[in-house]
Amino acid sequence: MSKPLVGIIMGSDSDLPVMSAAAAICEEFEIEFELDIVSAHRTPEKLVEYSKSAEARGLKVIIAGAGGAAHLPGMVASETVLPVIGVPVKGSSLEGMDSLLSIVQMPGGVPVATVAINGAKNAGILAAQIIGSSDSTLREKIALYKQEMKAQVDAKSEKLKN
Ligand code: RP5
Repeated sequence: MSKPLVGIIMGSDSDLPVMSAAAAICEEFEIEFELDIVSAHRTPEKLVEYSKSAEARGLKVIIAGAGGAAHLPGMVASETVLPVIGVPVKGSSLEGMDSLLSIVQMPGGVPVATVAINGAKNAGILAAQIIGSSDSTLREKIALYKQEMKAQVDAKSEKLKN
């Protein structure tokens, strides 16, 4: 097995049902990935160590998901030059708006590419596209994925008409 290119981290194992969609996309595109729990509040030293070592360990993109006071993606972005994709995870209250606003409103100079609430699937696709920018084989797979998506919509459209 080669080294992981995508790091998928989350604030708690309770985020896994949402974040597993990002892992599924990596599997679909045959991109090596790693999964871990890294909490901004419960394991702050691990957060710093993970972020600082990510580039040297060969990661190209980090997908970070958290709910509530979701400081994980922003704090990771502050400690690495790798692109960070933030996934706001919907918790038991506030419909995930708390997570979204915690992740999206980053100060200038420290971007986090924020996807929709529970949007881990798109986080996976965006990570694939970032890695694909320097990998033509992967770009072809993404193009095929988009063609298949279009074909599915076309088929549904035809079915409605008939
Ligand atoms: C956040 O707090 C986690 O990302 C999770 O979404 C939320 C609740 O965590 P648990 O209490 O379920 O561990 O840090």
